[in-house]
Amino acid sequence: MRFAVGLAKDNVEERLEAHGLSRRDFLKYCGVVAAAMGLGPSFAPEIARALTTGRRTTVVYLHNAECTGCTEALLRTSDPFLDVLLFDAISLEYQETIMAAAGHAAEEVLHKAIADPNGFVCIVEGAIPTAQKGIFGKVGNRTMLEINNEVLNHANCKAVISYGTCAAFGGVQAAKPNPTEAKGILQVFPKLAPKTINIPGCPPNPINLVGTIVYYLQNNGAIPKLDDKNRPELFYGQSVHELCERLPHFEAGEFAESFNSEEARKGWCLYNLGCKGPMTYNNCPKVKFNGTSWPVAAGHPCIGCSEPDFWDQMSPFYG
Ligand code: FSX
Ligand code: SF4
Ligand code: F3S
Repeated sequence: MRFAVGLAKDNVEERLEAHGLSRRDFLKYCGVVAAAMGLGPSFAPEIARALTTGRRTTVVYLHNAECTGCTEALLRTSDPFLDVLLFDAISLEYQETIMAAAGHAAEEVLHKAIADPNGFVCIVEGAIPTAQKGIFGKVGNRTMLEINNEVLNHANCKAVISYGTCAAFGGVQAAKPNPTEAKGILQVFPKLAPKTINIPGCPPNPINLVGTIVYYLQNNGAIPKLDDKNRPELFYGQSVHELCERLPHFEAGEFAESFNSEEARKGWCLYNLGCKGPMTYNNCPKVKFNGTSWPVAAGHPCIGCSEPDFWDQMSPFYG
């Protein structure tokens, strides 16, 4: 895989073709994004336009304390060439996991990107350790606290996308007893709220990230309508329970009492086994991971991974 840094061609379609992605495949993918955004298939060409026209927005992607599952979810997606598409529709200048540059050269890339007079969008993954002035998390000998403060509060930073529950709410890093005092982006920098979009999930579904970027590109840098936890209503407006294919069993009072039971195999509701779907807002049943499955479909209760403090608040995970 390669990514967009230094690509000469400006025509995204040509670049996609160079990766063996036909317009037909591309439109099919745009249809998936449209569906996640609650739009019909007829909106696919509009999504395609948002991703293929205009100047590529400069994006920097920061890593804090986390497991890198968010990046993995993005890169391992089976949707046709999502990684290539995403990196070609935007200009991803800095991403520590996949960039070739290291050391001072990498820092130079970051500083050049944030100096872009047209502004940049910052995608952040992971929580920020704040105890003892942030010494528990460092990159390039600077604390994550310092780096995030510089990048996110920069005048050129147009929007912050907190990708994953750790960046959005602290996640597993912030679970009790939280010795590093890890916190989500908005807990550390509450003033960023007007320009911050939370895309939680551990890991989050990459389609929700792509859909958010599409919305941003389509609406000249406007951010989608958010709920009281800064999550786009487009993707987090309904509970997992409301969208769950096992809901008719819940309503009929048909509950599996053990994982190794005929009822569990028949697809009965997992509420008595600990399912937190009724308290969790996310579109997993609708969008699925890689378009194929999601926890409850695989026979596992939802553990509430897109909610604040899920590790402490939603446990025990099994009923
Ligand atoms: Fe991991 Fe991302 Fe969970 Fe967190 O994910 S999948 S621990 S949300 O920051 O890498
Ligand atoms: Fe709700 Fe979970 Fe039962 Fe699905 S399995 S209907 S999300 S309680
Ligand atoms: Fe997470 Fe529940 Fe979806 S555990 S992946 S929000 S089904």
